[in-house]
Amino acid sequence: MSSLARGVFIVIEGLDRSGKSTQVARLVDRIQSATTDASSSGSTPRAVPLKFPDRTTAIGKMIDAYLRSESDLDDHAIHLLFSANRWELAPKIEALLASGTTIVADRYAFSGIAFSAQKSPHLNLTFEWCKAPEIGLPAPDLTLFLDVKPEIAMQRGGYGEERYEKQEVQTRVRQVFERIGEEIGADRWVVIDAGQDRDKVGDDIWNRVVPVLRDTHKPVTRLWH
Ligand code: NYM
Ligand code: MG
Repeated sequence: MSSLARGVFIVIEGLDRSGKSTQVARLVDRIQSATTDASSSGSTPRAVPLKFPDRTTAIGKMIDAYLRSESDLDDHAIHLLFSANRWELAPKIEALLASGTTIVADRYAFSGIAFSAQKSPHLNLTFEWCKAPEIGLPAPDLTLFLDVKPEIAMQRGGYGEERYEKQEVQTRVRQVFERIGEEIGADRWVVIDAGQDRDKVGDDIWNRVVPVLRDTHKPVTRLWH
């Protein structure tokens, strides 16, 4: 690997309990071991996980309170906080990629749009309005959408603890994700059958990621530019 090669920006998206966190950890490990060879510099990590929302920042703490229903916020305001939580980490994303570190993010702008726009039957959060604050963020090179039926996801442990973890909400979220996937296009948005066992899901993800890891010579683009 050339020392000039940038890192690759990979995002894993999906409904709640679609297995994202497990697969993010596995993918980071797999990239890490695949790139640990004579050319990698000592202990420098070649892949790191990120998670959105990042609940550790000041903005993230407000988001966390909202998700745990400890606070109520106007739907537009919480939408903009989720987006601001990405913008506050955008310089870090750019710096990591520039330094040659690959990023595997658990959710990103697409969750931001899907979870807010699903509210539009009741409110005035149109798809375009929800998308606007995400325009210009660093664009993932590849997004893997872990597709699982809401009725399967809700049988998994821990379901229903937080806001949005209801079958009818998740069904609408999935529809918005489908629209986003069509907009992003098949070269950067891949649907993975997440109803399969974990190892098979991991292998399907890996097969799609390998070619993208080699493709590090084009510049990082920006969402919807
Ligand atoms: N969520 C996540 C949003 O509503 N907007 C966003 O921009 C992001 C990143 O927060 N139900 C929702 C999706 C989830 C919830 O995510 C928390 P997680 O991965 O369960 O911590
Ligand atoms: Mg959750």
